Amino acid sequence: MTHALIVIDVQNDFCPGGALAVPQGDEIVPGINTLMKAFDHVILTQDWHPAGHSSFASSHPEKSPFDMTEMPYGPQVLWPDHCIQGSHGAAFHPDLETDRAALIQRKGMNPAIDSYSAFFENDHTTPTGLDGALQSVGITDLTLVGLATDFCVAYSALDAAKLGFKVTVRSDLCRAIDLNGSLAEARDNMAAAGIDLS
Ligand code: VGL
Ligand code: ZN
Repeated sequence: MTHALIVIDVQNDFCPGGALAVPQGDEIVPGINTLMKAFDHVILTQDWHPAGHSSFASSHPEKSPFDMTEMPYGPQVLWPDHCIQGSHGAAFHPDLETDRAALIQRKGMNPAIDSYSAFFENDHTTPTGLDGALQSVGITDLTLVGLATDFCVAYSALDAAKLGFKVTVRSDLCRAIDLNGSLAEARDNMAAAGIDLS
């Protein structure tokens, strides 16, 4: 058993003051830094969109942030502009310990497809390459922490479970957006997939 820690999207735009702030998103940083010390293998993910990304409400006339739209791959929430490549908002929270990370997995770079999961874009078929990177070093178990519980953490956890990893989500080291019941739905889906929500 080789166990890796994946720290999802602990970036300025998802913390208070950011473009898509998750309430209390910054509270989890000290606990994540402590938890990292217990893992030999640490991976960070970074939401990393080109300007004008199709998941931004600003790219759709007549739409507002948090409206829904229909993409070729299914329904999609439209977000405020966030995590634009190279911006301050896309940078990791300044207190997040990044030195021990073996790999930074960026996602959301394809202008036409959003990517909540660290493993697949939102079409559920285009891989990011993270699965292969983990398998090739013998990782079998994953612990996930970060932002946001009900979007990028949940999508990553569900894909990881589908790919055959044994998955734990440390809910105390995650914070949620909670849009129209999305947190309860995400927790139900993760529990049903056999994910340990400790
Ligand atoms: C996320 C919405 C849009 C996340 C990323 O990290 O949970 N949510 N992009
Ligand atoms: Zn995003």
